[in-house]
Amino acid sequence: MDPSLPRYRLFSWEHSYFSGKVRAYLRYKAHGGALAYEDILATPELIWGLLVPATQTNVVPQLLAPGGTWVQDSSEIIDFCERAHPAPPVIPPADRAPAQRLACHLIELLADEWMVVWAFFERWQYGRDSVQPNHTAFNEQQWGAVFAPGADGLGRRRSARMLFDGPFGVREAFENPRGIFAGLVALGATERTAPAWEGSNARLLERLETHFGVHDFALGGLPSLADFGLLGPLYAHLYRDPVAGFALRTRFPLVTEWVERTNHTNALNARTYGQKLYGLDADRNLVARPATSDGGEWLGDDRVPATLLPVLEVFFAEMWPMLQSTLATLRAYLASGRHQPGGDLPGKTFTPTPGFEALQTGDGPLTHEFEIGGLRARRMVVPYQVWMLQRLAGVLRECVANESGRTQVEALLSQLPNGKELLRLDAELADVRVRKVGGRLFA
Ligand SMILES: N[C@@H](CCC(=O)N[C@@H](CS)C(=O)NCC(=O)O)C(=O)O
Repeated sequence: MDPSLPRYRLFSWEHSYFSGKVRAYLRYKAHGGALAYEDILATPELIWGLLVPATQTNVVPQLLAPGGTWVQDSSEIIDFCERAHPAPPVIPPADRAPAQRLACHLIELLADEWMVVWAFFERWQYGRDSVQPNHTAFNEQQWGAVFAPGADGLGRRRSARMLFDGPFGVREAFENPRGIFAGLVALGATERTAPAWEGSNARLLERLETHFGVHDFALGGLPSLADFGLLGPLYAHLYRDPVAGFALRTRFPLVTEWVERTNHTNALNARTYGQKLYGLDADRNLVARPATSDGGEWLGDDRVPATLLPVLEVFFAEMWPMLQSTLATLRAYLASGRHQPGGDLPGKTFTPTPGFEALQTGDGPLTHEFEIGGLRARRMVVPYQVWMLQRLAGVLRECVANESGRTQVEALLSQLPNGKELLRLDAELADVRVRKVGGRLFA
């Protein structure tokens, strides 16, 4: 490791959704010579002794920058590092590639906050003793690795099992949802809606399989924010967890290969960034060329690959109505006088936030109806998604700042059913703003 490079510390878990996104990103930046980082297993001792005092949240990943700044949240980590170390870039520039830039952010949001539901469900549904196929033993292994890293193997598994039977509520599952299963119910993922979520996930994977049959990454021959975002659901849950991983490998082999390529490990066959593919010249000398598609570059001229459009369509067809309803529900709640102005809002993605359960469960004021695969169901409002939409609104403003940018963006959005509704994002965000400080959200 070059000692002159800025050295970051990433606190993460191998089996964590958002850690997979950030780790692959940092690996890419380190490969490009921008920075160095150490990946540190975020044990409970470190979470409660270091992370929570710094950011007021126990979630991973969190990043400690060389100057001592803590950055919590996968998107903030990427934004922070892109500002500090612009090369190699992972987000196309607003002035030259506004459509590609916007596409990256839309896919990141879809991957972070919509694909999370099915990925979360698969991990825990197949971690119930009564359900076949079953990966309970593996789940014990991967959680025990974090929660009792100093114990021997069986001790690690036992400690995870205690967690599962205790606060995670795995044994009672949907009969008496608490812990993880309360989270699934709050996200609108129940045994009734599961087939619809499964259908949505399969449709997305089919579209990605088609795309990765043509291009090695979302935008061509190099990874971008869209790839790192998609790796959230796809690495730790859908590739690494055994039941989902079997389905991914057998039904979506090209997506599987893309996971290895983007994660940049065990990727010789998958071909990855920085890799050369060799042939021979007439004298049998090795001749190198970039190993990935599209000459090892993003597509030129701000082109968004045609095969990526069906993936973006899923954002507008499924997630966008839920986001609009999130804004309306949060706006109504803030206007109701029930919320202390400037006070805390729930901050978590996977489960209701402790202290906010009465608001975020049942028919509470921070719950709303949504639709998946033709089924109506109820879910919690996740105010973090409003913060993501504010960030997206900033990106959109940069992208349409001049005439040619607006033309490019409108051309992209007009190819997507309901796509042009995004141009009203600033108006949708009126009277509903959230502020993020460390891991806490405020109205
Ligand atoms: N928006 C955050 C989400 C982080 C998150 O929810 N992390 C999960 C693991 S992937 C976690 O730590 N969950 C534990 C909890 O919510 O208590 C990000 O993008 O980093």
